[in-house]
Amino acid sequence: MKTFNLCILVSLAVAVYCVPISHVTGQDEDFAESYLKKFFNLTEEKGPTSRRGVSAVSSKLSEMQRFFGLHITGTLDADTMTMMKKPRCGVPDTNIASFSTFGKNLKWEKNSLTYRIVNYTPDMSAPEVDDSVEKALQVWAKVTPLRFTRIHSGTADIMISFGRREHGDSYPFDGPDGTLAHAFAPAPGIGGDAHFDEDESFTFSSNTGYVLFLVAAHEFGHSLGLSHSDDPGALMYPVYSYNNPDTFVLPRDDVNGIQSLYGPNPDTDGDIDKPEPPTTPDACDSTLVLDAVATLRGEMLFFKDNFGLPKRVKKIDAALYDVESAKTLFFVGSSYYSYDEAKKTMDQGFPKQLDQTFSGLTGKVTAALQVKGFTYIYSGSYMFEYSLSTGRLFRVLRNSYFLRCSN
Ligand SMILES: [Ca+2]
Ligand SMILES: [Ca+2]
Ligand SMILES: [Zn+2]
Ligand SMILES: [Zn+2]
Repeated sequence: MKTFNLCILVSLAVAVYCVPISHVTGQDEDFAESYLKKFFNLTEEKGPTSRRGVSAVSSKLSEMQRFFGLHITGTLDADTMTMMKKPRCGVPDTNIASFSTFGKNLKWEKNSLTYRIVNYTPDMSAPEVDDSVEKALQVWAKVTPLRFTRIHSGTADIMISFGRREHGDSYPFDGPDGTLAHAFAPAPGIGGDAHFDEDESFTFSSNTGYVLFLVAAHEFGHSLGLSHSDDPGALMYPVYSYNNPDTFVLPRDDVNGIQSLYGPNPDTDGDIDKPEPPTTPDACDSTLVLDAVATLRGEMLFFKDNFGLPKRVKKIDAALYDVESAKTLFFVGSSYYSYDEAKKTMDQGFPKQLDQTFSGLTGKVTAALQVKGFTYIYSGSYMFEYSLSTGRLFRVLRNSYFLRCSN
């Protein structure tokens, strides 16, 4: 049994967080072993007396840690355990590249595919399920020559169903959370089919519960021949994260993946009006790290001179200079203040609640920065990506992504 004490120095003088992380128990070891068997092809060793060597588990742990950008220790540490407990897709993580496919031969040899919704979840209305599925298929149709036609009886290429536990293939679901869904690579029969775990609570667009559109769009990536990507901003990343379905644009990594199999959409190729697919910022981009430090330095200066923040504000959690509006935002607990750099005064009407401006953001902010016009706000174990001018939430990424280069 080991105890881990993870201390993250968030900024120069603002705050030091020490989070004691619980012990790794025997139960955790069993959980980890079944996780590695399911997703990283850890095999049971044959023979009556032999036990699987420690080295086999350790090398699979290293493989898993590399895939998720964790610190590679080959041991079951707290970060690794936390990652294993996140809700995710049931398809194994067999690659360690950015986008990847099941192989050039595992693709549909036709561009016109059929789909059928075999049954419905009681979590949502039938029109909501229909709409989520239709929109999830269109995510892929928009960037390829693939076209989808719905049928209501008989066998479609992509059969879509909800089921719990043992549901007719040899991959039983696992109850609430854990595995959310799985899908099969292109092939006749069960190939292309997508199954959703009925023990989850699926939603149309809310960030409580799992957005069916997002889960389905990911699964259809498998149905069309993509396997998992290690790009944490990619739709084909194996771990679920919330994205606003209304503003969702298929990330660049996934576009590259699917187009490597099917080519671009002949109808919109060369169309300059289409939105540019988002690219995950490079975690090791040094300007990004410098920006964060510059922001924090600014905050310290501000704090020393105490420009008109209420006396009860003892500590600022994070600060952000917004280039476009020339305002500096100060995050304090669940609210924020705005300072006009040109007028050198605090703006009226503040503090405002965080989620008045930053939808979905309710917890304390630990850091904030801007990269290429996007605003990134860190809170808890997530990083929220916004457009500050429109107030739109684009993506929620795991913030551990940006810690990759720091260790
Ligand atoms: Ca099929
Ligand atoms: Ca589940
Ligand atoms: Zn998947
Ligand atoms: Zn299944």
